[in-house]
Amino acid sequence: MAGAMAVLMVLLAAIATGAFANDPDMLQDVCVADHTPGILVNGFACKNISTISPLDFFFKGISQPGQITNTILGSKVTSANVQDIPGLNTLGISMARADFAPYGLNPPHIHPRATEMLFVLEGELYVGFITTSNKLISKVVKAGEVFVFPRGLVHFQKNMSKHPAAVLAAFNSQLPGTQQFAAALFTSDPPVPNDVLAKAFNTDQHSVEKIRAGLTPKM
Ligand SMILES: *[C@@H]1O[C@H](CO)[C@@H](O)[C@H](O)[C@H]1NC(C)=O
Ligand SMILES: CC(=O)N[C@H]1CO[C@H](CO)[C@@H](O)[C@@H]1O
Repeated sequence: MAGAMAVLMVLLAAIATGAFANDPDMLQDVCVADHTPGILVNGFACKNISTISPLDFFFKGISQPGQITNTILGSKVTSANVQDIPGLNTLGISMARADFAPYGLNPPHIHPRATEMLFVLEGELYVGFITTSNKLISKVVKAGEVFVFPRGLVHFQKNMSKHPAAVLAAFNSQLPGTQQFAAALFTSDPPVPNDVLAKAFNTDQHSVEKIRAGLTPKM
């Protein structure tokens, strides 16, 4: 009985501290992000409620396909997070749209703060994530189907068909964050030293230079 009570207390404490949530829980109806620089908190400070408007909760940026300018990757991600929609502040949720050229790739990346649920709008993609025990969980998904990428795990999406593809993604964070591995390792500022990468990839520094040269910063 005492043991069960202790377990319950631990669970309650965990819930109270938000250990089961991703983003912290909200403390008021709305806290529309004030993007004015200067006030730094975990998230964004709230606008005075007398100044908020429906536009703070609206975004049309994912209504149309994003323009694919990166011709090497052939994909474009358009975010719909708290930076685009101030009304999302403290709500623990956001979306993104990704458009794929034929054979386009959204390269291996992680979202440090969110699980992702992907809905295929159009086309057919080969998608997958890799667990911390190095198992690849992958599948071909088609229009109308969904696939889940658990929080923090490396994942990717590839259109291997000659037709364009598009997806919508939902995240349980107002700002999931994205870290692409190729960009993080090879195009950081300042750069990761060549000898670190050469040893990590069991190759020579010339090969590291070659990869670096082929990647544009902020790809
Ligand atoms: C919010 O704006 C209203 C109307 O201008 C003002 O009366 C109120 O003092 C403001 N509240 C805060 C906390 O600044
Ligand atoms: C339509 C089409 O060709 N889809 C392909 C997308 O890529 C996966 C993985 O290679 C293939 O299995 C699908 O046939």
